[in-house]
Amino acid sequence: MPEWKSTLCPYCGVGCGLLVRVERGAVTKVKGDPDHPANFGDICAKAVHLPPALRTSDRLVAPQIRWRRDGAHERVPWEVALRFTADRLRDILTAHGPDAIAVYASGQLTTEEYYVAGKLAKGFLGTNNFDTNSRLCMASAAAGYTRSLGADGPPSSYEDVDAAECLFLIGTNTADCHPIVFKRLRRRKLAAPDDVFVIVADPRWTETADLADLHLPLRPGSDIALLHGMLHVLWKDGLLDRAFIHARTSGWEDLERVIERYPPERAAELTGLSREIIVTAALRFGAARRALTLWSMGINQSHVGTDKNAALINLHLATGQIGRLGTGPFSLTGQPNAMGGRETGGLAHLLPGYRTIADPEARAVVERHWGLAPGSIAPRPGRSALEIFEGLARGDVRAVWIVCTNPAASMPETDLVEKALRQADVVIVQDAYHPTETTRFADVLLPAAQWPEKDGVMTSSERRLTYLPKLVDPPGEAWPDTRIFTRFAHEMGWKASFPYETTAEIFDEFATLTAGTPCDYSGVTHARLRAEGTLQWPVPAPDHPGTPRLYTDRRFHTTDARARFIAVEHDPPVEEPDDAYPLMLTTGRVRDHWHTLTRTGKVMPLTSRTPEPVLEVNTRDARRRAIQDGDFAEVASRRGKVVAQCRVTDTIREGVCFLPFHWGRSFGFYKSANNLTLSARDPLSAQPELKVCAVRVRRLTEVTR
Ligand SMILES: Nc1nc2c(c(=O)[nH]1)N[C@H]1C(S)=C(S)[C@@H](COP(=O)(O)OP(=O)(O)OC[C@H]3O[C@@H](n4cnc5c(=O)[nH]c(N)nc54)[C@H](O)[C@@H]3O)O[C@H]1N2
Ligand SMILES: Nc1nc2c(c(=O)[nH]1)N[C@H]1C(S)=C(S)[C@@H](COP(=O)(O)OP(=O)(O)OC[C@H]3O[C@@H](n4cnc5c(=O)[nH]c(N)nc54)[C@H](O)[C@@H]3O)O[C@H]1N2
Ligand code: SF4
Ligand SMILES: [Mo]
Repeated sequence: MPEWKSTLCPYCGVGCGLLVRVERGAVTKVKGDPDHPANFGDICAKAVHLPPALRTSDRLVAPQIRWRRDGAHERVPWEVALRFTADRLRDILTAHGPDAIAVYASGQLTTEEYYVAGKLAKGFLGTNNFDTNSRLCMASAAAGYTRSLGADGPPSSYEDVDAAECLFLIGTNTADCHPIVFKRLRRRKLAAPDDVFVIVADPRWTETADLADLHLPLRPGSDIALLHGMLHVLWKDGLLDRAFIHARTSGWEDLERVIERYPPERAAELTGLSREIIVTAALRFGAARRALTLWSMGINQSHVGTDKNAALINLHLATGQIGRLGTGPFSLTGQPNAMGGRETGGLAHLLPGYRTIADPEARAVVERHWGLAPGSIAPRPGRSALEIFEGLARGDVRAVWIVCTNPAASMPETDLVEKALRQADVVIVQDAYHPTETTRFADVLLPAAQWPEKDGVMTSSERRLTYLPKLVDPPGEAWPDTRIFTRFAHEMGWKASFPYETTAEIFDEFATLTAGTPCDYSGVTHARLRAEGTLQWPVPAPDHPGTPRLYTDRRFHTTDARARFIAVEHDPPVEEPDDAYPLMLTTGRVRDHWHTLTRTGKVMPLTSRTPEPVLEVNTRDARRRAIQDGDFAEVASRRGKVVAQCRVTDTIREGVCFLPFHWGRSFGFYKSANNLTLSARDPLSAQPELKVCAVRVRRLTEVTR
């Protein structure tokens, strides 16, 4: 009898529990786990269709080396691949120093993988150039929480959805991207249609907007103006929580002076919305006893992403909508373990346990934990994702080790990324599949085991830790990522510091290091998660039951325990439309695909529903260009071109068009949205502005019909 084993979904940050059927060593069926508190048995299409994505003919099953740049990849034994990697990195260390090496990893790694990789880079290779694709994803939310509340970490839980009276969804297409959270939102709305008010702020009328009582089709990039406009209305109407502001926050006076300058008329001008709709949104938010805001990339992927997060948190602080059931500024995590990445210090300025590299005391604690001499961890933060690739292109960085991410498809400005990879002295790529847009550039290919061929822990959006058991063997000679890092460390002569035989040992080493930090889960072990099920951090002791909600005592992680208002200003997108490039392009996701298609792109039911990238164009913009629904168009930005079929529609704001980014150049050079995007970024979070660039669109054929 085949057994159903419980685990976590490897796709999005909702973190649904799955039941997986294994037959003859392979995953044959996947369904929702009724006992998992994130989804109670629900499941979305991507997860249902996992089985055919796992064992495809393009799985990377053996290490390979390309001895010469113009040569082919050749299969080699693991020992050779690891020795080659170690030799090359040692040469670069000697010749150019540790800052010439960079590791670029991913929010899809397990917590243990993240932790070992970070320890290897920051502690032992001596480079803080360890960054991840979370830089393209959650960096602004992490920076935003830290600046306003004193520490990263979403304060809310999914159960807050069931209690909220106002649900404010801004810059999130929850229906397509966090489908099981969306189901919960829908259930809440349908159960109490008169008591629950749903606001959706998105330049597009998405599936998510279908649920909205109020849809705010704002101009891309204008969220701060909208949020300030709403706060202005509440301020004028005396709907603020003055007691909370007085007792639990700082910085209100400075913010007040800014808010004063954002009456709804001005907000309307900046956002392209009507004054009335902004006032209505404000009053609905302000009247709710419990208001919950959910957001993701429409907020984060901006050159003012951290400020957008601040404006949003300001609104919650000013109305006291935090630290209670049904409330909170709740950022939805994209990847399944982007949260775990933040906890383990998986960004170039962080150390494990929400510590920062700039903090000498934090460095000392971590050095002791890793058995390193004082001063071993370099005091300067390393390069962020884009800076790694810019460094490679310029020759300041010589080697890059890319793990579980596909930057040649997912980074802005693909030309720049490809140039960087060609320019590098050595490119190591550790992936489950080959070829991908990135593995093509590898000098060394390291075959990784993927879900569920290895075990580990991941943290979801609501700070919930789930243990993922190993359910099947990896194909060929693929190894779990932890094993690859550990064996590489041995090759470098650091065996005593990387003695791990099991992932449970790695987890314990990391969990101990979180003691006393905001993300303290020193009370968690693999054994406990296996026996008791999932836990929400903080979990500071072995008998601690976990924490559904942060800040219930209204004490924040700042030095004076007060949350901070941040007086931010609206700032238009870096590249505004002009005569040459008159439209705004925004990019994002579709329901049926996951990122760069290495898995969903191989599943017939998904690809047949969504075979190609489609450009959404507003009816009026299309008419001006004689474009009809179904026509092919050329989309050009200052950086490149795309050709796509058009969907002419009123569901997108006039002046804006949308293109999904899933298709990299290997599907056709002119299909890749990141031919067009720009690498301008937020000065605080270093997150790129993937949501706005200027483009021109013209019909491909010149014949008029
Ligand atoms: N099906 C599917 N689900 C996924 C993923 C996937 O690849 N496929 N990826 C996962 C990951 S890693 C992530 S990060 C999340 C992302 O989840 P989302 O953030 O929901 O997805 P996106 O499509 O990137 O962008 C969301 C919306 O932002 C809107 N938007 C664009 N510009 C602006 C703006 O300036 N302001 C506002 N308010 N809105 C704007 C877009 O129109 C879009 O509808 O999804 C996760 N879930
Ligand atoms: N234009 C535009 N670009 C974007 C975005 C956007 O909205 N617009 N969104 C950005 C965001 S939010 C994100 S998160 C990124 C995502 O971008 P990427 O991280 O580049 O996308 P994935 O396709 O998920 O890449 C994961 C890679 O890891 C491999 N893999 C899977 N499992 C394992 C494993 O267990 N171990 C190893 N070693 N490898 C494995 C997969 O085969 C795949 O090659 O894209 C960003 N890029
Ligand atoms: S909503 Fe996300 S976590 Fe849940 S089944 Fe779908 S992809 Fe997996
Ligand atoms: Mo993401």
